[in-house]
Amino acid sequence: MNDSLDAFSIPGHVQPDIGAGGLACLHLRGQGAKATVYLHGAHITSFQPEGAEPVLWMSEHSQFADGLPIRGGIPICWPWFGPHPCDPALPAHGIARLRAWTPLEASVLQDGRCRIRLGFKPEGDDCKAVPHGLRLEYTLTVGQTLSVALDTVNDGNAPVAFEDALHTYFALDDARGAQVLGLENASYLDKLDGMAVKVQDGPIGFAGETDRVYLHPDGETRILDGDRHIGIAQRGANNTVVWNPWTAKSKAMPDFGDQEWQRMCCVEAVNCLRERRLLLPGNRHRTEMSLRLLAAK
Ligand code: TA6
Repeated sequence: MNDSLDAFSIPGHVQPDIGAGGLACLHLRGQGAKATVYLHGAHITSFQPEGAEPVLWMSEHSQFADGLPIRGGIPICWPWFGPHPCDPALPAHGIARLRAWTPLEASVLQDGRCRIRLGFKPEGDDCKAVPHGLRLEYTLTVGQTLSVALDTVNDGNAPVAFEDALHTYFALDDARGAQVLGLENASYLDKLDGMAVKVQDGPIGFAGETDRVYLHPDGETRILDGDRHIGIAQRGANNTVVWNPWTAKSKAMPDFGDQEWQRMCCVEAVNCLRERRLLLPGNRHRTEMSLRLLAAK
């Protein structure tokens, strides 16, 4: 283990390790739950309350390598969401999930929750794709609730527009029987129907590929998956994205098993498209998501 990461070790709460693909990670334990975060992409790959199934889904085919995204958990999309608006050669969902982040702080709160802060500042060629002066700080707090807060900081001298997403993959028994509640009557863009504007009629169920950008500033959603309920709260996000790739798209992704769509859905806290954020010099914007198991098997 490299010395720099060992400096963040806290017995019983923060355990540095070398994980998949030889990438450095931290195993965290706080207030009756555990989690793992990789420095690569500041990517949380697991969150599991004691005595319960994992809340986050991970593909068995995920790659773990510099320059490639990890498939599952909580990818951070920044400073653009989806394809780059101008340059198709740039990676989908931005660069933050492709790079190693710097651990900044590890602590245990008085209530026993474990907190880690990491930072990311674009370097080299990445500076050509990221507006000058933008950097990230990420705070994750592990307890019965997993809370993640992504801060975009504008150290530059000009206003900057950016998109971001906490692109969270949730583990399901069976997507075909799951529902997402809390977006009833919200308008959304249907990415599978030419971005047509539609209104959500009742709970969201999955009966095919689903890819929707809901206009849903701050608020709560719930995933019902059999007798398991997951509560999700978001703040600082104008949109909620709901995604399931279903069969054809799953087959088309090399890091996604052909049948794995049955065991997951994404509910994402996002600022994108016309709801992207504008950040004045010297300011910061926080996009937050917290998730909690409300009822376990
Ligand atoms: O959030 C949904 C989405 O934008 C889908 O359109 C799909 O592209 C998904 O993200 C995964 O993107 P990725 O680049 O991680 O394969």
